[in-house]
Formats: sequence, C-alpha cells, structure tokens
Amino acid sequence: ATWRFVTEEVQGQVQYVYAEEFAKRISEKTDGKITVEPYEYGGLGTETDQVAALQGGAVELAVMSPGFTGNMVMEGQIFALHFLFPDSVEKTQEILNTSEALNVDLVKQYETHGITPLAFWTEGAMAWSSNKGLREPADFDGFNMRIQESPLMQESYKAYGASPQALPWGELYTALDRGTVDGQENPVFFIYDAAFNEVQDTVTLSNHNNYVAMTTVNTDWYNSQPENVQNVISETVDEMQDWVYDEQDRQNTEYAEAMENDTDNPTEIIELTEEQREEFRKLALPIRDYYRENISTVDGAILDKLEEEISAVTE
Ligand code: 6CS
Repeated sequence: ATWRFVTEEVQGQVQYVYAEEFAKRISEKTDGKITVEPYEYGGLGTETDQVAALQGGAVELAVMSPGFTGNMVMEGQIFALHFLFPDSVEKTQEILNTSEALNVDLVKQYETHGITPLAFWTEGAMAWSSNKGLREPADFDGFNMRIQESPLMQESYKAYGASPQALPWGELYTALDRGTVDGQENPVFFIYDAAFNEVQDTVTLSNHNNYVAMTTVNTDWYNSQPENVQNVISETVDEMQDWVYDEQDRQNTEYAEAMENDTDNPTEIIELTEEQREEFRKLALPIRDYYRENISTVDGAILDKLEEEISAVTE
C-alpha cells in the first residue's frame, strides 16, 4: 500500500522532515510493505485546500495547523489563545502529550468533520516580525497583521488594536514585501527559513503562544484499517513526539543564531521584558471569555478542562 502524507511546509522544514521520518519508520516496521509519500506544501493548493484533501480522502495523512480549520472546527481555535500554555515550550509539549481535553475531547470535535488528530506537537514559541518593531500594544494600532483562517486569531489581534487579515503562507512573503500586510507571527525557524527576515526589519520574541501542529488522518480511512495497521501508525506517532520536539528545538536554536549573524539581512531582535508581556497578557485574557461565549459549541468545556490541566503542570 501507498499512503499520501501532505504537510504545510517544504523540504527541510519541521513538518516535512516529520513526514519523511514517519515514512522511514513505517517502511522499516512493515518491511517495506507500506510506503508513505510525503508531499510538500504547494502542490495540493493552500493549507485549507489540504484540509479538504484529507477530508475527501485524496490524502490519508496530513500535518495540519488548527488555524486553518478555524471556520469549521470551532473548538480547535483554542490554540489561538495567547498566554494560555506555560511560557516553557517543553512544559507546553508535556501538556499537549497528556491533556485529556485535547487528546479525547477535542479529537472528538475534529472527528465529526472526518479528521482524526493522532497527536499535537509544538513547532516552537511564536514571534512577531515587522518593520516598525512591536514592543507594546500601541504598536499594533492600525497594524495589518497576517493571520490564518481563524476568527479567534482575528479577535486576539483586534484586542491589541490591529487589523488582522487571513492569508495562506504561500502569499505571505510577497504580501510583506509589498506592504499589503505589515507583519506576521511564526516560530523563529519558520521566519528565517521562509526568508521573511529579508522583507522585515525586526523580530519580537514575544512567546505569546506556541505554534501547534497536529498529525491527522482521514477518520473513515483510519477506522477501516486492520487493528495491527492502526497500531503501527499510532505507535509511530507516539514515538515521534520526542523526536519532533528535538527537531523543532534544533531548528529554532540554529535559525535564531543564523538570523542574528545574517549580515546581508540585518534583523533587530527584540526581547520583551515581563512587564511588556504583561501588557499584552492583560488584553489577551478576556479573549478566553470570547472563546467560551462566541466560538465554543460546548460552552467552553474543553477550555475549562485544559486550564485545569495546565495549572496542574505549572503549580
Ligand atoms: O504561517 C503559516 O501559515 C505556516 N507556518 C508554519 C510554521 N507552518 C505551516 C503554516 O502554514
């Protein structure tokens, strides 16, 4: 058998090397009986096209960012909340691995749309890029912020005073270059690998949340697989949680250094003090109620449980 595995990233980037490593492991475990074909971002359209491809069965597996299911799986936007997970990326991953709110309750929400998330993993702490230098909420006044297809991301940046605009990342470099948008959020590895630093003068290490991705499968396809095949998939996905944590950590560390030393494209790296982060946190907190009241279809029950799970890890 051959399984198609689409990712939202290209050669060398975290999601794509994840799919390559997954392919290698599946081939080894099945003595070559199953081949996994990783697909780079672009060939199958935008990220939202890829979501549709997984749902329709054109691909069996996908790495998917919840932001691109923002207009469909309402609860999945929980990851767009700022300052919810711990500041530590490692602790965040621990919660992503163990949370029942996510791995049971949120999975059920995705399954009603034909998408089964098998794992949630971080691609690193988020940073903001811009030309003006983002240090305080006032810097977002009238700022055209690029976001993914998520009403909650929209709300989060409106709370800072920005004008958010949804775009696929394939259009982002040009949009930043032409000034159609003023800035964007991503982990440092992605900012540097996608060369956004060529067209942006500053990067703010805001750590306002984590970039979370999901390993997903088409629900009907997965359920129709024999148990031993399902076990090989889920076992491989579980094993790879530590692997992908290390991979994103390596890329984020390496690219942070490369960005600092890039004399062709000098980038001012802005580190926020705790006081500065507090100003953003204050504006971000009420968005949790917005999520409960206007986004959630289960009255915020998943967020309530997740908040408890997060406190248990941080206290
Ligand atoms: O900004 C984005 O939309 C892209 N960022 C990452 C880290 N992965 C894929 C995604 O489409």
